[in-house]
This record gives sequence, C-alpha cells and structure tokens, in this order.
Amino acid sequence: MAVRRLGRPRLHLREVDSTNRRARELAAAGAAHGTLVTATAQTAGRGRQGRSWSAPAGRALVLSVVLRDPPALLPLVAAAAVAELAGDSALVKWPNDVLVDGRKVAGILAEGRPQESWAVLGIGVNVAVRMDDLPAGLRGTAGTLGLEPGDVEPCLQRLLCALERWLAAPRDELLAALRARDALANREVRWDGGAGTARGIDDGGRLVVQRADGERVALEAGEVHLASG
Ligand code: BT5
Repeated sequence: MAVRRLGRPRLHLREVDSTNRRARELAAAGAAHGTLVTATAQTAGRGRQGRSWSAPAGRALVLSVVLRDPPALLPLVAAAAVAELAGDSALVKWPNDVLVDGRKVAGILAEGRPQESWAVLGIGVNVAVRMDDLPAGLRGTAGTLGLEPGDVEPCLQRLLCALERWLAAPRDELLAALRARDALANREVRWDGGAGTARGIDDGGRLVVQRADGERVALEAGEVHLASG
C-alpha cells in the first residue's frame, strides 16, 4: 500500500483563529505537500466569501492541509472524501456542502495560489457537535455526525485516508461517486443570474442547470441554492 503523505508534518494547536490562515502562512513559507494544521478550538473559522464557520471546541474536526500541485477539481475531491466519512446517506450539494438528512454537517474551503501551485484545503466537520453548541441561527440548517468527542481524532485519520484515495482516483470515478450523492439532482435551484432545475454534474465537474425555457447552462463555480430552502 502507498505510504500516506497527508498529515506529515502535523501542527496541532490548542486554539487558533483559523487553521486555513495558519496553513496558508506555512504554505507560503514553503511547507511540504501534506502538511497538516489541526486545532481543538478555532475562534474565527472562515467560510467562503467572507462567511464564518463555527466549530465548538473539542466537538468539531477542523483541519487544513497544504497540497502541492492540487487537482483542478479539488473542492469536489474533498466533498467525495467528506461524504464518505459522513456515511452512506450523506449527499453532496454541489460544489462542496455535505448534507445528512438535508442538514449541513461539513464545510470545505479550498484556497490557493495557482501561480505558486499550492492550495490549502480546509475542512470543518460537525463530528460530535450538539445543536445547542451552535449559534441559534444555524440550528435549523446544521447537522451533526452525532458521534462523541473521542471520535474527532479517528474521524481525522479516516478523512485523511479517504482524501488521499480520492486525490489519486481517476476523474470518472470521482464524478460517478458525486453523481450517486447529488443532493441537487432534479431539484429546483436558484443561482447568480437564474433559476431552473439541476440536471447533474457534467464531465468537467460543472453543475448543469436547465432554465424554464429548456436552455441548459453549465455552472463553473459559485452559489446554488435550493429554491425550497
Ligand atoms: C464553508 O463555507 O462551508 C466552508 C467552511 C470551512 C471551514 C473550515 S474549518 C477548518 C478550516 N479553517 C477555516 O478557517 N475554515 C476551514 P460556506 O459554504 O461559505 O458556508 C458558511 C456557512 O455555513 C455559514 O454562513 C453558516 O451559515 C454555515 N455554518 C457555519 N458554521 C457551521 C457549522 N458548524 N455547521 C453547519 N453550518 C455552518
């Protein structure tokens, strides 16, 4: 079996503002592929587009890993790995929200420097989070794996193994796995600039959406919302 490269070296912090911010510093300073930053408590976790991520101390998995020469579909690779961790019933809301019973159990933030060919992949998973641990505004949409604090570290190890496998997997396998877990398939959605029905993920990892007039558009990136919620 191939030697696992993700997670070595590992910097574990008792408390940090954002593991992604810390890992980006390390990446910019030349950290090796696989360098991992984890934390027990993250006080200013970041989401996409300036949003924030809540991670109740000791109950959530928060990690950031430095990747050299990351694949083009990194967010989808990460989503496949996180969905595997979250179990057979987990679905992926393109491009990278992982849902269980329609609730978001994990968030993924891939940031990079294409010109320097590195990325920092940040993942937060609600491993043992109870709804009362989260801000009231999230209790209607957030979900949890429902495990115990002692499961955070085993989940990290499982996730790193899954990530390594999906990073090495052929694109058609990755896309097949995501299509089998597509939370948006045939659902009514809204996106920046339109509304319509989601029609699956194409061979380039784009989300295909169909407008009411029948025209199909492939979305490269960005926000897609379920029209019903
Ligand atoms: C994400 O952004 O979902 C990416 C989150 C990435 C967090 C990890 S933790 C380790 C690493 N270090 C960091 O600083 N970040 C990464 P986005 O798709 O923009 O979603 C953000 C939204 O998710 C928020 O505006 C909330 O509505 C919701 N949210 C925040 N915390 C949540 C939680 N614990 N569970 C479920 N939903 C949450």
